Amino acid sequence: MAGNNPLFDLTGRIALVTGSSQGIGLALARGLGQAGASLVLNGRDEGKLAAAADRLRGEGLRVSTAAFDVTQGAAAEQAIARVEAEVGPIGILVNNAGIQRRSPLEEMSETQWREVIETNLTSAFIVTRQVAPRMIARRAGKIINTCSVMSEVCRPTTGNYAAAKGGLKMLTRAMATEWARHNLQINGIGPGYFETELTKPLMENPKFNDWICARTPAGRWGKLEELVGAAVFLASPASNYVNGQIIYVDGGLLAAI
Ligand code: GCO
Repeated sequence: MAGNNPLFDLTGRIALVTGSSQGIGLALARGLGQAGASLVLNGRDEGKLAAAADRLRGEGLRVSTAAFDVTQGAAAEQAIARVEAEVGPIGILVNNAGIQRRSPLEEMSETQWREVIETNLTSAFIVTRQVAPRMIARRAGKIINTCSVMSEVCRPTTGNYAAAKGGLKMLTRAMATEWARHNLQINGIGPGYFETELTKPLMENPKFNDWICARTPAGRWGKLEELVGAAVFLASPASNYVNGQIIYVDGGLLAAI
């Protein structure tokens, strides 16, 4: 619990986190649960999702699961209707689902491009268009989009990922522009370099590891639990007048040339 300060208390709220069977999504879900929220985990692999849910339940958290492909509109429509009927009103939506398909642009296949754009950007539109009308009707809702330092900068072989995350930054602002008047707050979190399944090959590459530690003013990779504070803030009453903002949790990377 966040020191029992009502500003950061999520008790009684239901949080759906997409792509939360591992990595950043699982860490954010755990943090929102520890701040009092009831969790709905999402992923495509039902086995991985069930294992993640069991882990969090073992930590004393309230957890349901919703296995669906966030890139498919019909699946999202069915899943969100079921969650709202069986679990309750979604008060917090974290659009976190994301993949990496690294390739130099000139060698990138159409599939590599489309898969990343669909999963990392379009999915936020697909899922949110099912959740937002319900939040608007209730005149309350928190939406957090997992952006990236690659919403601002890029490195070779990540053109598809950076385009998606740059688009997600602007979709965050578009959602805020249209829905703030309905008392919805829509913001983003922009992680720097954290060890996840997506970045493990990079962290295990000594040359890349040395480069990132030199490029990041904090001189190290982030720890997944270091993303939780920004998520709890953006999911809580503490951020009721914050809209369209991306909070970069990057060890100072974007501050430095
Ligand atoms: C890469 C990494 C990055 C990180 C993260 C940084 O290939 O450089 O995968 O894209 O995943 O997005 O915020």
